[in-house]
Amino acid sequence: MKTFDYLLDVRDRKGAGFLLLLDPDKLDSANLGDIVRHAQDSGVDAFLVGSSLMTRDIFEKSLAEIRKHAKVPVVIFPGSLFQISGQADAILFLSVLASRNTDLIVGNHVHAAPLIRQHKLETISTAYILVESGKLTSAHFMSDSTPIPREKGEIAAAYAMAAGMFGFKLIYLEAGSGALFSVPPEMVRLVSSSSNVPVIVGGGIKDTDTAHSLASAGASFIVTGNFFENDGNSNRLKEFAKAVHFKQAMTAAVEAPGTK
Ligand code: 1GP
Repeated sequence: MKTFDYLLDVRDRKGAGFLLLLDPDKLDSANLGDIVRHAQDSGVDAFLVGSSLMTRDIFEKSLAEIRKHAKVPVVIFPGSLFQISGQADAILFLSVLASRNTDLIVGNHVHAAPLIRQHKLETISTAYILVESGKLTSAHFMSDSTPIPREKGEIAAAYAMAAGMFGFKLIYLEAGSGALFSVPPEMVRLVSSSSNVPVIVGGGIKDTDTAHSLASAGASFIVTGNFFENDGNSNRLKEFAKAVHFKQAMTAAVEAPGTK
């Protein structure tokens, strides 16, 4: 099964999928095996691997370690052309729609395409849309994109419609890693009802209520990274997964009386 089909199946069965972002630049590659095993035991549906800026040459090594332990798909979420590898199951083929840097809209992709073809990597075309989040994040700075104002859901919705017309497979609504405020659920609701393209939401999600409200608002996938980079929080992965998998919780609640 292709990774994209797997992800859609997860979304359909569970309500939304829970994706854990592993930033190789921030994580100790020696601990990655433990992190991956614990995450998937806790209900993580797939791993995103990538970094806004790699300051160490450990992308391939980290990916190999993640791949070795992962039973769920490993998807590259590339911060640059240096983050392409045949060790992953798929790559988000990102276009930063509102960037002023044309290389990030379509440019780097031309350099990447032959390598991706050579690696036989599955590509998931993704319209990457930055949303204002209370502070300047690395994603905002590196993507040279003006974030959409938080209260302007109609602008995000128009981008989503355009992304659908272009034929993108996914829309990534991004507040940026470590954002003060995550993407507002109202914006997610408007965006996901404006096109048929599944929506990933990430950036600044630090509690289960937020994760649940974004999934309930129509996000197909919820991404967290920063919060779980702190070791002390890893025991909370399971509750996050449960909050995102709201359909499973509903099914369990309906089935529960009959099981008495
Ligand atoms: C960043 O959306 C991801 O691209 C995850 O953000 O690290 O804030 O969870 P956090």
